[in-house]
Amino acid sequence: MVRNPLTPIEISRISPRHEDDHQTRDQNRKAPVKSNPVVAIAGVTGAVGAEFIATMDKRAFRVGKLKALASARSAGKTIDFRGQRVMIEELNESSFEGVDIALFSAGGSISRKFTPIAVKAGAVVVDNSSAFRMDPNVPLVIPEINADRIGDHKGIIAVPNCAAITVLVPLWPIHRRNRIKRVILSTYQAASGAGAAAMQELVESTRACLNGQAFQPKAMPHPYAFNLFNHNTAIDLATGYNDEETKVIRETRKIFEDDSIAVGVTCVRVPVLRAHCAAITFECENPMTEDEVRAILSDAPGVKIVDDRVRNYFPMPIDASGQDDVLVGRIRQDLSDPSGHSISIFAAADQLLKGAALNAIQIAELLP
Ligand code: 2RA
Repeated sequence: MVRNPLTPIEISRISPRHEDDHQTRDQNRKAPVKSNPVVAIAGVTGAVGAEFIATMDKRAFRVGKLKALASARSAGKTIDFRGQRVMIEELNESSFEGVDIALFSAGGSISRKFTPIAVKAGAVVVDNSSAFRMDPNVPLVIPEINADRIGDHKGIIAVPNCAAITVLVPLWPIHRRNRIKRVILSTYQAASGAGAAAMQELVESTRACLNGQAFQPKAMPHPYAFNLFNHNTAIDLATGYNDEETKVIRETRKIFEDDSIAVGVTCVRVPVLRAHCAAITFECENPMTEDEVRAILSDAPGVKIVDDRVRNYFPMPIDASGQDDVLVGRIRQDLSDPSGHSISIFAAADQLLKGAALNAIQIAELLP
């Protein structure tokens, strides 16, 4: 059977780091969100915007009223939400009056401009962009790891980088048992991480290529069909790292609350539609066997083990697409470390779901 990588499927389990630690930490935290909140989606016509709608539906997320916000270009069009037609409104300064929860996925500059306006109007913002992730006043949350940080918010909660989410969901339960000192990883990142236009470019350029036609890349900096390239963020000329890699390093330290964890990372864009993969090797403080890792991960929230050596069946983007869980396999001792402290794994996760919309809705579900 050919699986359609554009269709969502399943629902995940959530178990926060400190399950009973959702109380107030801070006098500045916002008032509790209403039980039938007015929810705004900024960027409703984007690839993540569509998954916000699907994920809210699938998880029966309580919505009193939905405000669908997008650029002037889409204003006046409609989207379907729970059997109703919702008119798309232009995102502007007055969009957030009466809004309780605002889900942002419209890029960093839109978030920087409109998030403070939404917070001032009384909304709690769950932001998918990188605009506020490293702000010390903004919790950076993967609910399976640090749901307890949600209560610290002062109006904004950030969703981490999708490559970081793919890597950190399986690493966290291991780190808790046997501290990870160092991680070396390479990502294989799908088109969806660069937006709906990049997904379309992958399809169209592949079709053109198969038809022997020329294709001029627009959304991507290089030919995408039958190719892969360095992640399409800016390279720091001094260090040689691209922005995506820097995000993964910094966000790992913030989420794990461990500034000393060493992270080496290479981020690559691959011709896959919507699921990111990562090859990860980590070194623990104490010896670790592959059986111990398998046992820890078999019980880890948000993780599904796909590790069949006999059938040569391991995590693939096509299987991760539409899944809530991060798929993990290729669990094996790293033979380059004879001390027995290092393990290699391979992970795959739906960039639009766990890497973006699902993680945001999980946060919104846990808002105090
Ligand atoms: C990417 N991390 O895949 C981005 C998406 N937020 O490029």
